[in-house]
Amino acid sequence: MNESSASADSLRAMFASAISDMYQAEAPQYRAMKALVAEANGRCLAEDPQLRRRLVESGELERLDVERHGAIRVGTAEELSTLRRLFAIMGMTAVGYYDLSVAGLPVHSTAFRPIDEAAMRASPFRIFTSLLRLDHIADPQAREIAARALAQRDIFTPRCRMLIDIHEKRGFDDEETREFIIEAAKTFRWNGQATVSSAVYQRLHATHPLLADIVCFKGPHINHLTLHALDIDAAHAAMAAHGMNAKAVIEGPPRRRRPILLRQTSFKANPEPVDFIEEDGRRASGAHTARFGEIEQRGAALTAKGRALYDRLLAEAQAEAPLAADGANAQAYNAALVRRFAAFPDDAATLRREKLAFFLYSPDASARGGELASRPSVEDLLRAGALRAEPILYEDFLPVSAAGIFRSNLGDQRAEEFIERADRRAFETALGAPVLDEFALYEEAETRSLAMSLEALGLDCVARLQP
Ligand code: OOG
Ligand code: NI
Repeated sequence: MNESSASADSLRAMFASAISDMYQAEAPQYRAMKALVAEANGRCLAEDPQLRRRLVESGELERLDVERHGAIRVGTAEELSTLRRLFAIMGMTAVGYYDLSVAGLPVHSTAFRPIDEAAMRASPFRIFTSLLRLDHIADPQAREIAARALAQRDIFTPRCRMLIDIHEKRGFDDEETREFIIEAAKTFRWNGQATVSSAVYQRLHATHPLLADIVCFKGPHINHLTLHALDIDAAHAAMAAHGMNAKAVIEGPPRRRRPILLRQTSFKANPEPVDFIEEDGRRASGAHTARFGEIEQRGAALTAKGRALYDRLLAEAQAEAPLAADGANAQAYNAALVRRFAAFPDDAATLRREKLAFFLYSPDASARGGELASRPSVEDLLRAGALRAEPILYEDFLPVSAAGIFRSNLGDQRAEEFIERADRRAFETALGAPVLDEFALYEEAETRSLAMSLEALGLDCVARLQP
């Protein structure tokens, strides 16, 4: 066998590009949004030559138009664990556990994503993946119908399954690499032919719109792809100005000088034609609403302390100006958000000193050691310019934002039921592996960068004694 030279990173980049082409062909609205976002990003770059230079230097400019994530929903443990094996081939590992029962959604989720910074830079594509929790469906008959439909489908092509086995045994040759991208992408394509009758669809939809979306089709179609917006407020305004049925708000923190976590918004899904197979074998036409397009802008990864502050301020803003389901009071909501987040420090130095965000340290050996105290602390080193600290970018998701994204695209107008029933153990059992803890990943990156910097400055143990 001629072993393929394609790395996991390049497989992921090829896969992301295949998924993007497929989704643009399937969802013309998404293609239109992609063009709009590229235009809005172009305007940002033209107005801010410094930003442009930074993106050129970091190699980010070439990847600006590359999708940052997509999202899918699966129905069974077997589907989820096979996905884990499929994504592993592309260097994507399950990171984070998101309990969406807090928002009344019968799913829990993870993000399959590259772990280290270099891999993330090479190809930033992630897949937010949700697993149906049938035990959260109260109606026993709906539960049984769903379980039966799921038991009858195989979301993977036989060749895709075979290729996963082959890769686990001995890797791919070039031809298998090419084939794998095609077969893997097929798992996530849209199929307007429902596998059930219109009566079954309606029954499941009435039980929960998410249940119908997950159960009634051949596979876990991509429900959205997400692009990077350099200025998400500008891109959001451009979407609205072009009549794209944009969500009323941007989920997440308000606009700040020093961005934190993740801000995201989308255009809303439209009903699409689908065919049902009726009990008597005839076809019936209907509609299903699920697929949309999203934009995101990322900021600093917060520590557990920073995240607790974020969660509290967000909850306070929501209590002060509860966002109406149709977003009619978006202005009041945004004003409350800005008011509350005034309590969140908005400069890098305070975020670091108060341990609200994670930082990546790097040494500057050109700074003169003579000016340093004999036993310098990290603060001394930063002041002397021997050490630099940059916030680490948040690469994960936010359950409250995710719930908002889910809800505005399922035509789900019901009041939220806040019953928290996290069950990470059950999710990991279904996945067949533990999910990595995102906070631990950021903390490790911070600790490692500090240790390497101190070593490079010949100061390792000294400064560590005086953090
Ligand atoms: C996933 C929603 C979560 C995000 O950006 O927070 C998500 C879904 O609708 O299936 O993609
Ligand atoms: Ni998303």
